[in-house]
Amino acid sequence: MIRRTFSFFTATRKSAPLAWRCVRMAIAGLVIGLALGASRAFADDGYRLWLRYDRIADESLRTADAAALSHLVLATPDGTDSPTLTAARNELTAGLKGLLGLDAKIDLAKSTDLPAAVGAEGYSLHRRGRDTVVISARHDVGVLYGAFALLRDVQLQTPLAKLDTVSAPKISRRLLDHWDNLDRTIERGYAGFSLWEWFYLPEYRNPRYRDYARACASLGLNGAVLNNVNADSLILSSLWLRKVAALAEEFRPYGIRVYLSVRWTAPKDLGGPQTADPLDPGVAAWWRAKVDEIYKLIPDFGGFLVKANSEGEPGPQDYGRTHADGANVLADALAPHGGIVMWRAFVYAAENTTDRVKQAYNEFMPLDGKFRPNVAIQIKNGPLDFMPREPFHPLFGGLAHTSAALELQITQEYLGQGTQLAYLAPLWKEVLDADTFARGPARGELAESSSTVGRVIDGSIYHQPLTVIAGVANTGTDRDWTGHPLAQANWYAFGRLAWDHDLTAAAIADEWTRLTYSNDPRVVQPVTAMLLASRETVVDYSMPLGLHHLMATGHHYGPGPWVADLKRPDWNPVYYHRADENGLGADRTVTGSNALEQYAPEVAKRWADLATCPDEYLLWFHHVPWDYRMRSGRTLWDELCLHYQHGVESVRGWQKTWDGLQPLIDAERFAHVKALLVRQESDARDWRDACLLYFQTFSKRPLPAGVEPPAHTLDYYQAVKRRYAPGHGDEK
Ligand code: GCW
Repeated sequence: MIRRTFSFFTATRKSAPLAWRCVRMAIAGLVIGLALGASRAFADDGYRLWLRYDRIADESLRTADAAALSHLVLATPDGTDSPTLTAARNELTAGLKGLLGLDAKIDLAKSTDLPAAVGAEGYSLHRRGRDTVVISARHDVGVLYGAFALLRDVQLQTPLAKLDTVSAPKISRRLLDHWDNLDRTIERGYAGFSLWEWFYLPEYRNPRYRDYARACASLGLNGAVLNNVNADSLILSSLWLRKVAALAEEFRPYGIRVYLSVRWTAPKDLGGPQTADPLDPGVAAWWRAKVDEIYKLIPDFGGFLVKANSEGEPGPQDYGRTHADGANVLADALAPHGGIVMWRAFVYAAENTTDRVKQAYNEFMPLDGKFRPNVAIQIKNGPLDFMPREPFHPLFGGLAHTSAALELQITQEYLGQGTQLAYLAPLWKEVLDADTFARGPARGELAESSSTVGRVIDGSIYHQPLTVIAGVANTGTDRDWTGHPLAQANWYAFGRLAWDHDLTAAAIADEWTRLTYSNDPRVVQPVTAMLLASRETVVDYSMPLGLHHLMATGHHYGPGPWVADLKRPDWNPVYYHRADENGLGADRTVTGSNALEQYAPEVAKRWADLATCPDEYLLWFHHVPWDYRMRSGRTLWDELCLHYQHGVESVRGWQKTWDGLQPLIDAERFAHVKALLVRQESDARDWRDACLLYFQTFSKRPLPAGVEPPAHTLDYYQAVKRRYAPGHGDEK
């Protein structure tokens, strides 16, 4: 057939009449056009994320699904329509048309007998008869989540025969935190500029706002903090609040509420009282009036996120008050409207000489129980700062009378930024599944290992009323949203874990790969293997065995373990790795800073003892001699070198794997990832060579067999300047 078509269009005989030749040329043009169109359709710029809805190739599956889904019932207690149900209907219509070529009949109905497990935001999906699926929920947004879940099942080619699901989120506030500045740069953003076009708001609303909200809703996310925690008071001015309200309106049908980061001195900055003392009645009144103004514009406004007395930001301590005084004045203003405060625990003070990783715990534990019920203390996963690996933060399990919210970083500040593959679900799961040995009221009934961070933050241990999980977003104006095509997996994984932290990293990687690339096992198997290995690989070639904070200054891209000249001691990598002629690592046992005392005795005991401390945390907690015998039988020095080498080799392995995928992946994303892997391999070598050359000046030992000699001298790596790296102002 193909050959015949070909010969038909190529055999243009000179003798043919002109009109006939013209007809043939026109048809040829059409066919070439169609062919190009087809190849364009095959190309994929990543914009559609995991919501691609391409036609399922397997005809029998398509037919079976179409038969089961020809009638859909969207059921809520009152059965009436709403913008959210319209969004659900539109999604189902587009999705089923795309996937199955089906024009489903969609009706609204009243829900009856909803199982209790559906909760406020969950959904139930079940079949009724042969051709009907009912999606029911307590609120319209639950139906929307159910619609996305159903479409996910269809995309994943899950047989619908026994469809009968009830699902509800374990955590009630599931947020993306955008570190977006009002000039549209993004602090630690590697995917272009901010999606929010502040200057053009509120009049012009980029259609992308809805696409953003839709993508978030497809994962069950329900909130967005729009601006950087290093906040500009301008966001609270009346003009800017109207812009915020416009975004809130765009997001509302998708169940995304807006929240704002506030600068502590906003009352002063915006012409109110000339103090920001939280105990000043004028300040409290200013906040109440401001909050009332916000709720007039945005009735479902979520609340405030605050970074105070941290890294130079102002805060209540500037007035001799505590974090609780600060949080509570905001909480009192928000409470009548149902708003909340997320008060960040990421604090450390220049004049404080205590080990930086101990400072947040020292500050917040004495305040436990002093916060209003609508305040959550938002805590980074580890006690330092989103390193490739950290032990969990001791405030999890520590705070017993205060809501503890988990803050994760989706954007890859310390894990390769926009150029490297690092699938973060394994990192997040490591934290969520870590046992804090917390002794909550329910502890008596709990089995060991059930006081995990996940269960602390979802309220199972201490039964706190407010539960929150937040991820620092990796989105931006890049066409594919996240810069690195594979970084979409991190947005996806964060959303899925925010809904259910019991999901596994592997299951999420499998889902994402199939939704975003293909259900073909020849794609799924290698891509998920790369994803799942990637975080550990980045750890290996950058900061293995519990090393941390070795990065270059400012932009934080690439190695800088030698940095020792920054004005605060705890900004310098040498403060953390403590390399000397005897060995390497920070002593946080009783002979050192004793950061271990902040953990439950069961945890502290395990990590304090070299014999039981896992290799992963070794140099986080211990200063270890270069010749110390590791579990592998190798010396610390040899083991360290081999981790760095192994990291480089893993990336090379992915390059081969990825090359093998060329016939199975669209050209655009294939080429993009291929190029980024070239960069990652080179970056991995730089990390290895720079760190090993530097540590070798202390260890004075040769590189073991199997470790490649460095390409340059230490001087060379120390002189490298990375100018205009994204996500941070330039360093000269
Ligand atoms: O990780 C550090 C970042 C800062 C960030 C800070 C924080 C928003 O380097 O850019 O500031 O953490 O979390 O407040």
